[in-house]
Amino acid sequence: MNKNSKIFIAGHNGMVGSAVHRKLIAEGYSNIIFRTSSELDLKRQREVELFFEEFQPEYVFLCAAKVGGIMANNLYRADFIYANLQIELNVIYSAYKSAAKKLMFFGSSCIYPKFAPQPLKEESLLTGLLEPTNEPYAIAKISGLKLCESFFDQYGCNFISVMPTNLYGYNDNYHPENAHVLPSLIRKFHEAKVNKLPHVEIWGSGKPMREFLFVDDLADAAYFLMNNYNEKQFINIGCGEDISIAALANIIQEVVSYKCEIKFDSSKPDGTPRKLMDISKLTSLGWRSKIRLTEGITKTYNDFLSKNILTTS
Ligand code: GFB
Repeated sequence: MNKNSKIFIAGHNGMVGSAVHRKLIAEGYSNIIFRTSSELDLKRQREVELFFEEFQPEYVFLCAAKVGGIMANNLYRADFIYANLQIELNVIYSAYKSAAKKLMFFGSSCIYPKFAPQPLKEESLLTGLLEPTNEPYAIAKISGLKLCESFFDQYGCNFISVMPTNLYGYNDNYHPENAHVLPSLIRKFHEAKVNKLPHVEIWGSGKPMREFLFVDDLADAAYFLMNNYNEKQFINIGCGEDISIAALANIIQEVVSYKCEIKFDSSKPDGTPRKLMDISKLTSLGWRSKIRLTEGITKTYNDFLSKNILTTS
């Protein structure tokens, strides 16, 4: 990309898209195109085709997706597979038709089999059954990366895919039921502090292990790969370390600064026992994450406080 390249960020208002946008602005890019979902519904094929015909973006960051935590994935199974497949089909096909120079598709670590060997190597894709709570979303994300691979093979399109680990950071979703664990726990501990509650309830056993990457690190890696990676093989993005949900709760409790009891609600699902990414492909290219977990959680909590989330959602 050069500083005047025409770049389309699909999903620029979401946590990932807004981080990519900040990164591109910080690097001096000035020709960035974006549309809100009411201006351009990425699920509508004709709208997307017309948009690409008119604007002919050279580079596409496909960050737009319907996302959510374990409960949202499990409950809204049809919405997750439908919306994500539609968005991927429309944007990837239109990028091909309008001869975009390069596209980056953002997947997820849930593409890997539930019991794949840890850390999760790219080669483990499609070697076993998926975690049932997010199977529809995972199938959509696997389809997205296979679309990129297929256009790469058949038409020589430089369409690459990245598989980020669990993400958190600025502009996250704090919905009480539908959010991911890290923003959910920020909300729960903050609410407990404000209302002086005696305990906070954590779903599942607290034993599952998760790897968390601050979204600005993800944007940095995506920018690096957009400029330096041109392979069909999708690539993992992570920080290389994981932590149990119980230990995560302790860190969040410290950052929020409120002592109370932690209770585990075993009626809620644990999901995948562990999903630590093997990031050796990425590190061998020369990229590493920079933001440590406690630092990232502190930034995220400050963002949460600055937006008065509890009164606006
Ligand atoms: O972040 P999370 O919803 O998603 O949950 P996944 C991670 C773990 O935290 C699970 C536990 O074991 C949850 O049971 N947990 C504890 C909580 N308390 C809470 C809480 O208050 N809220 C939430 N949300 N979880 C999603 C997938 O899986 O992660 C998606 O469903 C996607 O497909 C995404 O891959 C990154 O890591 O389990």
